[in-house]
Amino acid sequence: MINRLEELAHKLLSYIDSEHEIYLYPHTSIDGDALGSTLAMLVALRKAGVKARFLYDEVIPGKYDYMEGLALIEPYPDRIDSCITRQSLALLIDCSEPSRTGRRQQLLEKAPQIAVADHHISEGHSGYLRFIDPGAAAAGEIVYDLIVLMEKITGRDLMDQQISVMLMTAIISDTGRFTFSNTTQRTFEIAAALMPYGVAIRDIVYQLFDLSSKGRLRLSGHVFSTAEFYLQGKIALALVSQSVMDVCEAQDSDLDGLAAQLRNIEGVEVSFLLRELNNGTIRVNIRSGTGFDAAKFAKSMSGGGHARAAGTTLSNISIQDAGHLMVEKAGEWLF
Ligand SMILES: [Mn+2]
Repeated sequence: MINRLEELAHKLLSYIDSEHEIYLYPHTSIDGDALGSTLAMLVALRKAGVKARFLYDEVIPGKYDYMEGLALIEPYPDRIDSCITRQSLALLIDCSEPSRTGRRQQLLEKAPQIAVADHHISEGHSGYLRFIDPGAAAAGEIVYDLIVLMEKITGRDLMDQQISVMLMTAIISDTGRFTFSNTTQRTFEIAAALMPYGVAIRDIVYQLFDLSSKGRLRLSGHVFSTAEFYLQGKIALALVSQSVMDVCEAQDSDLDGLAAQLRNIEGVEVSFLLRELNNGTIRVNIRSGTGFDAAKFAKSMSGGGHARAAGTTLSNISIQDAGHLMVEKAGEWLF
């Protein structure tokens, strides 16, 4: 009996020494898992003798610069005619919806066949060769298994130091350095198998999690010193106006994680981090504990997300009024 993953591995390897090309598609707003998994797949396929390509059309955040192989990523071209002709298979990695690929969707949907290697639960499209394992902590775990299968099928060594760093990046990113509830025994087994190739865990974690900036430090100082608490400390609220962003010389990415830190304060059930955007709208980041469904709350305000992390956007309202509105609405939900 051949399973789905083996079927996918055989499919990918059927292009060895062929003129046909496989195009890899991670999701937009690329993260460590999507980037690490896709690069690892790209390098392993090329080592196996398959023509694989990774076209991308957004700036890759600088914190990933330590990964060798970034130079293999090609800019998504304005004219895609020649790519359409050469693309025999499209492989979605860390996503399964064509709409998650942004502008690249145009090229993706021209592929004669579409395959998926993902760990998010989804509805699915008929005709796709899909391998989806929601039990995998990262797409990187699936790509690891694929590469091991490809080694078995071809009888060649494909795994190396470079690929191990990419896969470890994927796993460390999506498990919050092995601390999120998605971390399993299998996660550690794969991480253990990657270590002998020479993976500097400390360097990866430093780049992904610890490396900070003056802007982020100043912004954290502002958020933590001005946060307000309501309903006996069950609701935390922080407002970040554009002028604060300017004074702190902070970037949007400097806000990452601050809402979660507010939520982690003892007694807080839901935290709101409001950011005033240049176009006059207010972006609301919501983080919650188990007693508050942030996804449902956000949905009631035309937003969306997960149960513990969600968000929405408000327009035609001042940041102060938006803050009051959140506190009032959340108060109704908590009682
Ligand atoms: Mn992922």
